[in-house]
Amino acid sequence: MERTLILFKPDALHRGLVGRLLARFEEKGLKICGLKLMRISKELAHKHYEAHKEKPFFAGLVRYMTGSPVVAAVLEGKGAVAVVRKMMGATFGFDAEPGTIRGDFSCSTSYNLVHGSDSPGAAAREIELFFSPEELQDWTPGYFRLGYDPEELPAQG
Ligand code: 3AN
Repeated sequence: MERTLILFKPDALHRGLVGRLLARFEEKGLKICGLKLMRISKELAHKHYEAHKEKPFFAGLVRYMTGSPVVAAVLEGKGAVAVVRKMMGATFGFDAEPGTIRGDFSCSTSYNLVHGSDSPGAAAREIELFFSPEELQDWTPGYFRLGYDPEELPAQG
């Protein structure tokens, strides 16, 4: 089992899409381990998007991500990082395949609704940035019993 960080970005909240988008991940069989509405500080945005700090769009990206609340989530499942990336689709909405979140809901370069960690290492770093250990729950959803093979299931929680 693997964990990944998801951010429902300000445009997802302004468009009233958080419930629908979170439902896609739940329906896929990813477990919610952490979930909160929060405002990203400038400092946190700088840490989170450190890899992009030299890019021309960095200042606008920080303004957008800190301008109004986001919903942050930690999701867990088999291959969760790659599964979520596939479900998100390509970075730019106009490029993203139909059936993906960005392909179905975005035509934009900058406003692309969701963030998902791009590797297990990034996921570990980002989960620690956004959540304290007490904010994360270990549990086993009922649907895991039907959604995964028995040997892949975590111990009863
Ligand atoms: P992804 O979110 O698909 O991992 P990244 O990590 O390349 O994409 O970019 C992080 C975020 O920066 C994107 N989600 C998008 O909001 C923004 N971004 C990336 N490239 C551009 C660009 N050329 N112009 C404006 N914003 C961009």
